[in-house]
Amino acid sequence: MASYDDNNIFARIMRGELPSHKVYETDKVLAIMDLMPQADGHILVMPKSKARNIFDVEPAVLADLMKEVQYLAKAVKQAFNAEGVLIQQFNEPAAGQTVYHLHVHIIPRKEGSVMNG
Ligand code: DGP
Repeated sequence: MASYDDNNIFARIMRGELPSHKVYETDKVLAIMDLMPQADGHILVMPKSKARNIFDVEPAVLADLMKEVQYLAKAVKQAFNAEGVLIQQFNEPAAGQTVYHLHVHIIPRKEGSVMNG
């Protein structure tokens, strides 16, 4: 597995070098709107500490991240009047990861609605 790249897009967003639409932030995590949303309200949640993906993240960091994912899934469900919420997370190119800083997708869903892209 490749090592962590300090110049990945999300690292640059967190350093303030690239713009983003932030929706939630603590000392440990950041949540932003996805640039290519699969549905209205699609957000990405990431730890502020360096981790490429599930394979190198510290378990304690992952635990903090997933607590926030749960909190934000409820908030997104309510804010977008969704019936359900899809949680997605990709690890390594073979599994579809394209940005190499660990992140979790939260995507509001409605019965019968079509995903973008
Ligand atoms: P994946 O690594 O497969 O989870 O895909 C990365 C996701 O990040 C994809 O849904 C598009 C999104 N994305 C890519 N570049 C940017 C960016 O510069 N800003 C934001 N907000 N999202 C991005």
